[in-house]
This record gives sequence, C-alpha cells and structure tokens, in this order.
Amino acid sequence: MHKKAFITGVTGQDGSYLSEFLLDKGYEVHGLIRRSSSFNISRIAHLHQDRHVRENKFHIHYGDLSDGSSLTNLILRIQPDELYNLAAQSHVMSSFTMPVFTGAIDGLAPLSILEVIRTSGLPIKYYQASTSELFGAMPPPQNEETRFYPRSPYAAAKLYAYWTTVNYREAYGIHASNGILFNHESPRRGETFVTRKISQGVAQIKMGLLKKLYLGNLDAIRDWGYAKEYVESMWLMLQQPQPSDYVVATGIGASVRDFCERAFNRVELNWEDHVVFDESYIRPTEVNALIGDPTKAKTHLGWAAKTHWDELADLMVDSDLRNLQR
Ligand code: NAP
Ligand code: F7E
Repeated sequence: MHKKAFITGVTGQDGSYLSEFLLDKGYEVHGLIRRSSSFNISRIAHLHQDRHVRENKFHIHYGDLSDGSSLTNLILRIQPDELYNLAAQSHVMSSFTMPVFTGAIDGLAPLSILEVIRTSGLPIKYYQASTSELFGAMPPPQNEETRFYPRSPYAAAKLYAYWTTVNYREAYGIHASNGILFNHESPRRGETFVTRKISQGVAQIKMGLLKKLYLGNLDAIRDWGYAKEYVESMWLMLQQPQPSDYVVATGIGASVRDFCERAFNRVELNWEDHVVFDESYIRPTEVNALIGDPTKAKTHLGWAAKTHWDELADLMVDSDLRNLQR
C-alpha cells in the first residue's frame, strides 16, 4: 500500500520540492492551495499536468490555514499518513507590517491542525516547519540546545507553533517533529527574499534590463543551503521511530555582501558598481548571524547538506539568466 501525504504550502518553494520528492517515493500527495483571483500554481503546474502520468497520485484541494473547518474536513477526508505543515506567511520583513495575520497563520493555525489530529485519533505523523529565526539574537553556532530569542512577529509566531508541536507530542503521544531549518534557497525561491532578489537582479543587469540593485543590510550572515536537498530531511524526521526536533543547516555562514560578490562574479561584473543601499529594507529588529550546527541531523537522520552557498549562488544566477534568455 502506498502512503498518503498532505502538504500545506504546496505552492511554495519547499512544498513543490517536497511533492516531487514524495511522488518519486511512490506517495499519493495531497496539497492545500488557497483561493486567489489568479491560479497560483506555477511551481507545481508540471506535477498537476503530469498527474495522469503519475497514476493520479497528485491532488490539490482548496482551503486556507485561517479556516479551521476546511482543514478539519480535508484531513478527515484524506486521512494522510503524514502531514507536512509548510504553509506560512514566511517573509520576516512583511511580518512587521502584518503581525496579526502572521500570528494567526504561523502561530495559531498549526494548533488547529494538531487539534484535528488529536481529536480524530488518526495515527498521522506531523511535521512542523520551524525556523532558525527562533534563535534570533543568540550568537552562532546554534543547535537544538540553543536558547530561543525571536526578533520578529514571524519568529514569535513560529515559536508558539514550535512549543505547541512539542506539547502535543508530550501530552498526547502524537508523532510530531519540528524541523528547525536554516535558510534554504533555490531557483524557485520567492523573488523578494535576498538571494533570489540578487540572482534575478544580476541576470537583469547582465541583460541590460536593470541598472541598480537596491538592498538593505549587507552585513547580515546566513547559513544558506539548497532547498531541494532540505526537503529530504523533513521526510526523514517522519520516518524515525520517535519524533524529535532537528536543526537542518550547512554549518557554513556567509554575509549578504559575500553572496552579492559571488553572484555578480558569475557574470563577470563587479557588485560594487551596481548595488545601492536602501534604508527601507532595514528591519525594526535584525537577526545578525545565523549559522547552524547540524550534528544531530547528521548523526540521527544521516542527512547532510551537499551544496555550498557559492555553488547555490551560481546555480541561481544561471537559472535566472536562462529564464530571461528564453
Ligand atoms: P514560501 O515559498 O513562502 O511558501 C509558503 C506557502 O504557504 C505558499 O504555498 C503559500 O501559498 C502558503 N500559504 C501562505 N498563507 C497561507 C494560508 N493562509 N493558507 C494556506 N496556505 C498559505 O515558503 P517556503 O520557503 O517554501 O517555506 C516553507 C515553510 O518553511 C514556511 O512555513 C516557512 O516559514 C518555513 N521556513 C522556510 C525557510 C526557508 O529558508 N525557505 C527556513 C525555515 C523555515 P501561496 O502560494 O498562495 O502564497
Ligand atoms: O533576508 C537582509 C535581511 O528575507 C536575509 C525566510 O525564509 O529565512 C528567511 O528569512 C537577510 C536579512 O530571509 C535585503 O535584512 C538585505 O538579514 O532573504 P531574507 P530571512 O529574513 O533570513 C528564515 C530561516 C525563515 O524562516 C524565513 O521564512 O538579508 N537583506 N537586503 C535583505 N532581505 C530582503 N528580503 N531584501 C533585501 O533587499
């Protein structure tokens, strides 16, 4: 019997890679999409079109994380073996302008999902998309023992969901795990996150379509990995006999400035000729440095990142150049 997975956030960067990964493993995949005026499935359109080729194993369902009844109906109807809760208002800067919405979707909605699992009595394994942003102001390296110090409404909401996940595991014996993922990027990354903004900007400048790239804090340090590799760690967590919480990272830090330099070098341009500081991108509270210690993921899950951030910068620039050349 094939397994069934339910993915919230299936239209996002991680949801699209996770769907591909699980379909390749023979899963029947169900994804939640929200209703919008335009059909927003560009990252999963190929899977939707291929669903007949894949023996009708990919299904999308309308719903919204703010609508508990839609979630209840879907979970009871699908009865998945595994539920990956990836949906979120995931932009840190936007969480300062939409704090209440972010709190509802990123903080409270995971509780609604866990309540459906608890009251249904179904043996659904649960993955919560937690984040390195939980560590916020704590200096690197950060691991599972590091204290949390959130620095945004996004991180505070995710902190609530983190502890709800731990609590439902301890209180009700639910197989619920937190993946504390550090930044992971790809050609499918949203266009307003800094790596993709840079790779797209570099490609546009190279093609003569843009003159300047406006950025905020160039000193921020992040541990950037390749999203396509990170989704395997989510699946591995749910295959463990016992649920737990895991840091997933490369263990290597680089600054936004480093990433810029590498991305511009890829097309033989000097970043300093094109990047302009724009203070509107400065956050009310910044997270200065996140570098993960992924020892537990390596030891317990056998998972390790393969792609270094500089290769990631290259592959993102190459992809954006190809997109424009098309
Ligand atoms: P993403 O590309 O921004 O995708 C977010 C997904 O959530 C999209 O499918 C979005 O749908 C959906 N969504 C947002 N609000 C919703 C709502 N009210 N109801 C239903 N769906 C909703 O994010 P990602 O980079 O793939 O990240 C996946 C998860 O991991 C997120 O929870 C994020 O916070 C977390 N995370 C990400 C990183 C990272 O570096 N990427 C690191 C740590 C944790 P639309 O397409 O309709 O907008
Ligand atoms: O910012 C700086 C900015 O928006 C990275 C989300 O996936 O990862 C992501 O959150 C850094 C910050 O990602 C610009 O100030 C400079 O220090 O790409 P970002 P993030 O805030 O780290 C975590 C792990 C998540 O969980 C989140 O969901 O880059 N920065 N100039 C800029 N950032 C943006 N967006 N735009 C700029 O122009």
